[in-house]
Amino acid sequence: MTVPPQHSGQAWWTRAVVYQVYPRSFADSDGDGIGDLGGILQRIDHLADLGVDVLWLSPIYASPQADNGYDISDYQAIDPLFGTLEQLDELIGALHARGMKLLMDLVVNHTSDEHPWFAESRSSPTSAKRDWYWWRPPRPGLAAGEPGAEPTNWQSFFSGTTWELDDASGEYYLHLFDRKQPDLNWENPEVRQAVHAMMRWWLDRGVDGFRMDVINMISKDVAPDGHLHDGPPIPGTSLGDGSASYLCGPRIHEFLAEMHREVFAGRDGTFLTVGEMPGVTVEQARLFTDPARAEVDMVFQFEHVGLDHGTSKWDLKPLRMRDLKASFGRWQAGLAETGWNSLYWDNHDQPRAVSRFGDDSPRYRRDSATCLATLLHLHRGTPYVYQGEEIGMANFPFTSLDQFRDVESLNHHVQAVSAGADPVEVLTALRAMSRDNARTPVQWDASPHAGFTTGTPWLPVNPDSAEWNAAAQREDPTSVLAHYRRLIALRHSSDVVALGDLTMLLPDHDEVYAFTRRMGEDELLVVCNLSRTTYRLADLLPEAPAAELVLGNLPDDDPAELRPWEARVLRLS
Ligand code: TEU
Repeated sequence: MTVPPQHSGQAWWTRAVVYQVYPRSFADSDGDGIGDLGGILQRIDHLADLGVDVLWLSPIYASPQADNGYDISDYQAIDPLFGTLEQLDELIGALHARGMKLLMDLVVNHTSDEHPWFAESRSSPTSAKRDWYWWRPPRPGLAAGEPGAEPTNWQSFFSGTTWELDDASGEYYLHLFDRKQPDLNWENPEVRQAVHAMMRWWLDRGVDGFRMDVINMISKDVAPDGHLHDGPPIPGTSLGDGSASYLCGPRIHEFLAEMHREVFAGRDGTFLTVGEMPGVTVEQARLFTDPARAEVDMVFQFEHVGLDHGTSKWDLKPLRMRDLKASFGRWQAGLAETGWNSLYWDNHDQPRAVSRFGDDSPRYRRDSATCLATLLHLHRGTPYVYQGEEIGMANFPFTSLDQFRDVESLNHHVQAVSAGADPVEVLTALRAMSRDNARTPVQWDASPHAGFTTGTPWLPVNPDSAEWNAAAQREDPTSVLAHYRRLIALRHSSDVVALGDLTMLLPDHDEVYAFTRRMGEDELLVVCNLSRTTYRLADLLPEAPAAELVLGNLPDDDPAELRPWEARVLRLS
């Protein structure tokens, strides 16, 4: 019997850094304009050179691509767009040979509507798989298709209602995301067993774990009679917020513990599980990541990437530094004794951090990218680097609607404009917040299409690629890339960076983010200037000017001065 470690500090991933590949936009080996496994295999030394420990691969499974692969029609096949199962095996081998691990994306809150499970479920109300999904009749008193006849008032993450009417049966099916992403019914034990079997099949192939897509949504709050509950109305719409019925629902801990037992328990090897959990609180996260409970190793939480949202992600407001400190501070404290944090700025759903929280003007782009990186990587937790972040990739200068591809952006535009919003304002919000900002091709070199493809890229390459690319940074010790390399190496070599306690300083300061990390006698002071203002360091932190510099993002200069976007890691003892 394996005894679970009682403290997360013993686990291998406390020193690890994960790199996320969004395959469609990473590297294209066959000239069709879409990145693929062949492209990843060609670029694998980029990851080894960076020093990352794990590659998280966004979905490469068979898919109609309604949500770029987060709509899966066969969990055990590779989409021909991306390559073959043999290439995936080759990738596992190539990563393992370099001491890296492979984390697969696990998207099991929903399937594609083109998955054979759903086709069978839809075929008839008496189908053996009918109950694998959430089928419900129209609201009592209303006919199928009538406005308001949807079984609940929930709003979809991708705009509009969460219910799609199936004309053949006159019943609706639930989709929290796109209508092509029907939600699986985890109440049904056959669904859970099928998912567990599929996960075991991937582990048997050699993968090292899973990033679990919206995994805190798999348990829905369903009444004994099968009724689902309306949520509070969302002002300005006819819909409601159903999240109380599906975020961390009543059986979520049971389902995750069962998954762990059925899939991982007793298996030889070192694995990693990370649950993507929109809306998760720190108290819930502590339960999810308590090693003694054996659910998941860490979660992705969304609090810090919601701090610049108003009433929705499209309603922008500036990030207030004190909010960021309060949020990160609570997560650090909340998971200090039990559980573990994951740390990220960027992923395939978020606009680029250097444009969003940094300063992507030519003067400060490099400095703010490295400052933000230092801030994040010096926290306690496992850092995630999203492709292109390590070279300071920025948002795309979108100028018109036809440049967007993302289903969330396109649906939002249709819905907002039809509800009377000014199209110019909608475009402004899309430019800042669209997920397509993260999805433009990785900029490898200064050649046409940035070395991403010899064909026509599925999303345009950012026009800044001649200047901002990996080749230009590889040998440059002052580059963003070199700075990421140093941060990753520091985590690997330093106990206090990996495991030390964190104390937040200057909680109310609007521009300077500072904290200490301490482990035994070893104490680091981290100070990051997230502004264009120059500060006298001694005015803020009297002990700082005399401390030894461990790592900084600007050339050594006057130790008493904290320059715009400067970040310093100092040793106090
Ligand atoms: O995203 C979950 C999620 O709730 C959000 O991040 C969402 O993508 C959106 O940005 C809300 O505004 C996960 C995946 O990461 C995302 O790519 C998928 O589209 C989604 O689940 C559905 O599978």
